[in-house]
Amino acid sequence: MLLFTYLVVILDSVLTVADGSTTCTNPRIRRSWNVLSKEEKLQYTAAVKCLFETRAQGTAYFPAAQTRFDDFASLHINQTSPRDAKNITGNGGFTGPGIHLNSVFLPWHRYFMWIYENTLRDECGYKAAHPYWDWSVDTSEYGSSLPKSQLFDSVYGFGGGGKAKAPRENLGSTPGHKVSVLNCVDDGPFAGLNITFGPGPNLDQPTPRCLNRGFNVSLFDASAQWQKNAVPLLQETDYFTFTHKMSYPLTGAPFGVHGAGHFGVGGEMINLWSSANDPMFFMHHAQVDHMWSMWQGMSEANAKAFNGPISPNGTGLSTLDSPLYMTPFLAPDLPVKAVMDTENKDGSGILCYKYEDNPAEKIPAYEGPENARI
Ligand SMILES: [Cu+2]
Repeated sequence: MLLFTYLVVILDSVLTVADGSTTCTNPRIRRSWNVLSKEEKLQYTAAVKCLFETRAQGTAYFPAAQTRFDDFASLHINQTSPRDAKNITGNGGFTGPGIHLNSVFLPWHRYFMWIYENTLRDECGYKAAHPYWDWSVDTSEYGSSLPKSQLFDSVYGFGGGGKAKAPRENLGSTPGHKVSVLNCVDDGPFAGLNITFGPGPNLDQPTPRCLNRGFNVSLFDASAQWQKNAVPLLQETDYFTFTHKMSYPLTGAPFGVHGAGHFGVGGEMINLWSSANDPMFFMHHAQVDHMWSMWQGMSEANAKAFNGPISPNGTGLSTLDSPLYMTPFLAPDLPVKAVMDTENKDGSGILCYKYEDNPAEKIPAYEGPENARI
């Protein structure tokens, strides 16, 4: 059964070898948005727009879904609040322990990104690997700030933070972190597009509304710097502590780097459930995955490390066989071990990509006692 599910997800750069396992011969190279050419940037946003213009495939599970993009947003919402939804038939109605603040946070989002990247390529003509958002260069550390980011360019980016509408609370946002700004994105390739699900856990009713953001520049600046925020994180030696500190504040910072991207962009992005309604979600999570990949690359132990509670409440023991739940119309459920190595070097996994560190932006050397690489 496992073999079958692996074969289903084999894609162009993954070859089947004689024993039925797969090997990665030509990994896709995920690059920083800032080093893409204008043409490459337009190709990416056009492919994402294509997902908004293509019909949903998951209506048997989430009848309110309108677009192919909604298929991803709905899956993220449902896996954030696992429930025996009446329309969920996969997994016998059981949808798992959640995907945030627990051990599977990183592998689940890694697999989710892989499916999204494949869908852009297979259904929307995108040719390259998924880009990532190197947030650190959009901070004062590099003499910049969030609104100056290349990501928010109105032509060669994702549009900006929108113009202020009547402030209101983003209902259903992450508990304890409500913000009062919610602006419609009014420039760039996604201006005028509707999102469907949310806010928050809502999956039952379509709630068409604008894609919305609400920049929080100072919070972002204090939480997304390389030396101050990313480097200490990469020094962690325990997998779950590393995972946890991505979302929780480090000493002296409002948020971990994962929180920085979500709360910096604001609007839909601060929503634990419906953040995947903003295409920026995938740019941010590519960099979150990049951080995990960097951390894995620092030692053999890190490469194989996986531990922590299966439940966000701190209970349950997770293993490399713990399942990553998707829904059947998007991709098969797979065990954590299938996505531990982005280059699938031992042939037991499914992935085939790696990250190019941003050559245009010097990563400051870390003068610590260990881990000279960073
Ligand atoms: Cu998430």
